[in-house]
Amino acid sequence: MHQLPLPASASPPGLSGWSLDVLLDQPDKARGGSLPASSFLSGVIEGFYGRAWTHRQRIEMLDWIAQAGMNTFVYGPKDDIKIRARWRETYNAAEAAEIQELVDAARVRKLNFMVAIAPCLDVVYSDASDLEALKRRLDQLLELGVTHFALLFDDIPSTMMPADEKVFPSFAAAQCFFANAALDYLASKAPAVRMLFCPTEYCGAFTGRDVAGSAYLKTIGAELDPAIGVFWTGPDIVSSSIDADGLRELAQVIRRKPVIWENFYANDYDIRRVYAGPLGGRDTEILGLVDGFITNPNNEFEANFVPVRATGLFANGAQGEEAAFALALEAWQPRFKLAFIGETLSPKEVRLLAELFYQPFKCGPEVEDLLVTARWLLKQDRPNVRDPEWQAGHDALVEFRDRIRDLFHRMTELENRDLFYAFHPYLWEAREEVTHLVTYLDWLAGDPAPGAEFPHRDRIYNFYRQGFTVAVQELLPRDANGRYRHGR
Ligand code: GDL
Repeated sequence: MHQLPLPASASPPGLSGWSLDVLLDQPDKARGGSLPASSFLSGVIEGFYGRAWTHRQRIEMLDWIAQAGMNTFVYGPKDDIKIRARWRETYNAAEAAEIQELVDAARVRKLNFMVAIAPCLDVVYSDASDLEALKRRLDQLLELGVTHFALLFDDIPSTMMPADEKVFPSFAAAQCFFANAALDYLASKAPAVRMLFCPTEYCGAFTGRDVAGSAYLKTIGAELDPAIGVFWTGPDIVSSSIDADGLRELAQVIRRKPVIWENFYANDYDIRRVYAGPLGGRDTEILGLVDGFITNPNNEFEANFVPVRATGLFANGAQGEEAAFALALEAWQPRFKLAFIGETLSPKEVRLLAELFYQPFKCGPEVEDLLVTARWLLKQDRPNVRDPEWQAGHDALVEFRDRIRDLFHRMTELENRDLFYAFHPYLWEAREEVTHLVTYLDWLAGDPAPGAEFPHRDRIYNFYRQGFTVAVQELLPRDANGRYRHGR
């Protein structure tokens, strides 16, 4: 095992300007009495598919991470060509200059700056020239001052190239050999380095829901250098909850505490989603069972303010989803300044936005209530418009529609255009759909003849979400929960 002294930068840089203390219930206990443990990594991984953030946004993300009391940024966008597809290529001068700036900016903020390399698509583990290519990449990054590295082997089939099959007993053994060689090399060159490894089986679902029985993870546990941290996303890629028992079981198999790669706020897998709500389904009890908690959030940079704050609060042991949400919203509001007018959106407006685009498994509480009302209203075959309950429900929906419409208008005038564009397509759809819903209810209230066609003129039928993808989705026998069953 390598004794790798860690850089002094690993502890949270302090939580200025907002009251973490109020939420921290016995913070020292949150991680088994050692908060902040100097080796505990907390922060953000730019680890999604699709358009990567800009250099300017990455620098700002470093501020957000520091202000949220976290200590790490992982640079690893999947579609940065030199991270994955062309991992053997070194950075050119302009790219290297940007990395250098990020290294410096992270150092000033006392953050760890970690760079990912994902050789998994086409590496031949037994080919010495591939190991040399990796070393060239590591050399360049070391020269730029990078001390934290991640090797990613996610989202690939668990099969080996024929050349590797002759040399390694298993796919996992091949990856361990490669990662251990990389760590040996780094340790021979630099006094203080840290390395994380993303396994191919990085969640319970990928082990066939049998973590303890996974031959792949057992090999990782036995053969991966104990100094290398292992990423884990929980029971699923996007886990509705991550519980302590599951983490204990995993730690036994991989023989170390995992580092959570948190996909709660990731939205690269569905173009209709964006998340700005609190973190849910995780109890601070799990912090003592992991070596880090790193969130891979929305592609839209500006949508990530609340996710980063909420993650920071959680990673520092703060209890209470709603309390963390309220704090994060308060800190977010100043970003909603209107151009020319100078005022900002009201706290109520900012909360409405975040409640509409809340969490992967539910909307915000007020929005969920409105959905219950809407379902009830739609269930009435022949609505009794004189019934006070019907009227109250209808009025609530009308008011809700108006608030969403007004929010949309006000957002068009935001000084921060990226913030507006981050939410624009989502808010547009929300406004269209809720407007349509109210118009439809009003039509029902007029007691149309059975079978009559809704004569709404403003909306073009099948206006959006058409084309190949929708056609394919419609072919599949999907139920209301999105599960598939035998078609017949
Ligand atoms: C994944 C990818 C990640 C992606 C996320 C959400 C991991 C380890 N890898 O499978 O890059 O953003 O799901 O789609 O999570």
